[in-house]
Amino acid sequence: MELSEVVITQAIVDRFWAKFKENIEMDVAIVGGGPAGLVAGYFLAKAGKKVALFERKLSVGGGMWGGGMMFNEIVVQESAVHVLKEFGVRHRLYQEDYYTADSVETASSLIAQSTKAGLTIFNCMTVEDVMMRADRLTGLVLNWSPVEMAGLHVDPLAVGAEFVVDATGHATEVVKVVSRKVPGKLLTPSGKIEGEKSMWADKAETLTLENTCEVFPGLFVAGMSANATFGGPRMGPIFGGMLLSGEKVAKELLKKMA
Ligand code: 48H
Repeated sequence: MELSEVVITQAIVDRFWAKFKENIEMDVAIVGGGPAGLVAGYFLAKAGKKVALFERKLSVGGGMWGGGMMFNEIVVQESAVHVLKEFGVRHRLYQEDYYTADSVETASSLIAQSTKAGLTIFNCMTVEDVMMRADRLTGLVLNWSPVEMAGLHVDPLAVGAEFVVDATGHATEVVKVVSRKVPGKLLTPSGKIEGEKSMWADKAETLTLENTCEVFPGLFVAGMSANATFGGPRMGPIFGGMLLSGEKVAKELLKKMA
């Protein structure tokens, strides 16, 4: 049978439309497809929640692909090795408490396992704003990333979510929007974004986990964004904190939604 370009187009449009329509309202909307967002999405989807992840870039995986300074290996400490095992990522002991994994295998495994668990990923979409009501966030405002990049004046669309996770990494983009445009204060010591501090790996890894929490009614922070929001330091190319933060935010959300 001769392949038809028209059917190929119909198939893509029909399938994408169904996927997007299915996620116009969801339990959890995750912003950012780095390690923290992907791990969060995996555990939420595995628990049966309707969860979608919105990523600005064409490729998902965030800052993990390049390891440290493009040496494509990452370091993960003992306490987070169970997450690598959960995703089937091969890893090797380097010395006591320091494991290494190939960054490309890790990023691609997080993507593959999270989507297979039921996480829906929308790439090339930028979250430019949030939807708010008097007492909480109620969803996200989206646009195509090329629209943002070209500076076109095109109005966005909105999707509803019971909870939003800011997993946008160093940029802390959703929290920045909330701090700037939504009445009320963040649940940080100053009520504002505290700002990321310089490198201190050991402290940063502990704080990433502590800082993973609800920072505004309806909005959780995870990964590097949690540290930047609460004034924690950066940690360099050790990724245990990101993996554990994704796992923690999923657990906290599941408790809230129980
Ligand atoms: C849609 C957006 C938007 C937006 C941003 O940076 P990430 O990998 O984030 P984490 O927290 O999962 O991992 C942090 C880690 O990669 C890292 O940078 C470390 C450990 N640094 C240590 C150090 O010392 O430097 O992923 C965030 C993702 C990216 O893919 C962005 O493109 C995406 O979020 N994103 N997506 N709408 N408004 N803003």
